[in-house]
Amino acid sequence: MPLPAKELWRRIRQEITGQPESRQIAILYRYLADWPMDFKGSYQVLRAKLADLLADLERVEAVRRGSGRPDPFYVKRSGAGQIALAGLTNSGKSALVAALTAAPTEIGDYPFTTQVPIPGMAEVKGVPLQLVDTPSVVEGLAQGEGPGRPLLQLFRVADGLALVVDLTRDPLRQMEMLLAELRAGSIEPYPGRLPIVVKPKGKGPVEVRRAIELGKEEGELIRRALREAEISAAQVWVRGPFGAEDIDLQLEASACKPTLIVGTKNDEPRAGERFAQLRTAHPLYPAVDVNFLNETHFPELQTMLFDLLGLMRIYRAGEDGKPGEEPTPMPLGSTVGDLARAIDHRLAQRLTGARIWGPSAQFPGQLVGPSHTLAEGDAVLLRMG
Ligand SMILES: Nc1nc2c(ncn2[C@@H]2O[C@H](COP(=O)(O)OP(=O)(O)OP(=O)(O)O)[C@@H](O)[C@H]2O)c(=O)[nH]1
Ligand SMILES: [Mg+2]
Repeated sequence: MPLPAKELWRRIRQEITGQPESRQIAILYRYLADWPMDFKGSYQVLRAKLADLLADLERVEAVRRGSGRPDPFYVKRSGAGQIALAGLTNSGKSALVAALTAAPTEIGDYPFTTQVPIPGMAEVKGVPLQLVDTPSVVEGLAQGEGPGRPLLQLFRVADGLALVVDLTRDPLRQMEMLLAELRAGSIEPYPGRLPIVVKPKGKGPVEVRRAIELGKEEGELIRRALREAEISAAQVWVRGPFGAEDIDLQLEASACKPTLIVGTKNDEPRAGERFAQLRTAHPLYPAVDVNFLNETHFPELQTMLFDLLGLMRIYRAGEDGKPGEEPTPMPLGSTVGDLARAIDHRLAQRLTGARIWGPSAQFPGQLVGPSHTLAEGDAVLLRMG
């Protein structure tokens, strides 16, 4: 009796987690070489996903070793998070990125204007976010059509996705195609912010950070899911109510990406009707309708982009508790210790605690230890020994 496909993926994941890319490639080759041709159904699906993963790892390796040509699809990360736009041609991706950032991206009324990804920085709630304008999604990306797999890889490594839907055309067909192409590329577009993030690690304990109170049941849910997946080392962030399926989804071979929908050209006739249609058909995705001409709903869009990433803003405070101007963006659920590590590793080693003014403090200037969980808007004065 062969192992169920899910079980097999667990084993493979366990072997590759925390390994350098070259080692991951070797492991995947070994598994694929042994793959019996008559494996059907879920095995075929898993095999395709492994082959995808392998192709992308090899690309990354080639670029890293410098043996490949410079990769125009490689986008250097910047800011607190990276959100890639995904949409059909002429849907208004470039217009949107141009209006939200200072990116030098071209807008055109002809198809396939954008040929390579172009990043731009948007400042949202005082935090720099990177938005990536992309070439359009076409049918058959995973098979190499149009911008092909490099575009899928760009989506796979982004922190979040914005699906751009043109409200002058059939919105449901666009959504259907975008979702199908992403899934064919082993990417699962999760509706909205991830309520829980699970990152298996090579070694170490299971560390849980939580932005909400964790009930006994939820703690047990996490323990059981990790045990069943045979994961002994992981970093877990809980940002909101979650179910077992939310954990499972992240441990599958597909990349689970927080996703929202942006309907464009809401200044055009019947756009409102089409947007309503879109919302009814996909009620779980956060969605907003905009147009770049008069920037309608841009503040809402910016807030949604920020919320998608699961970040909070922490301010460094002076002795008097007065917050500094610039927030430090931190993942929801981060502790005083995490903040110190994010600022400077040496600082973290000497950290004894902090004084807190703001939502997570019981009273202004409360003295807390390194494991204290911070909240959006906190002002923090770190204390060193
Ligand atoms: N009326 C209106 N037109 C828009 C809006 N956004 C984009 N357009 C028009 O739609 C066309 C396509 O816009 P782009 O931003 O180049 O579209 P794209 O998605 O980047 O297209 P590709 O690069 O080909 O994938 C241009 O003629 C824009 O002027 C909008 O909000 N309202
Ligand atoms: Mg474009």
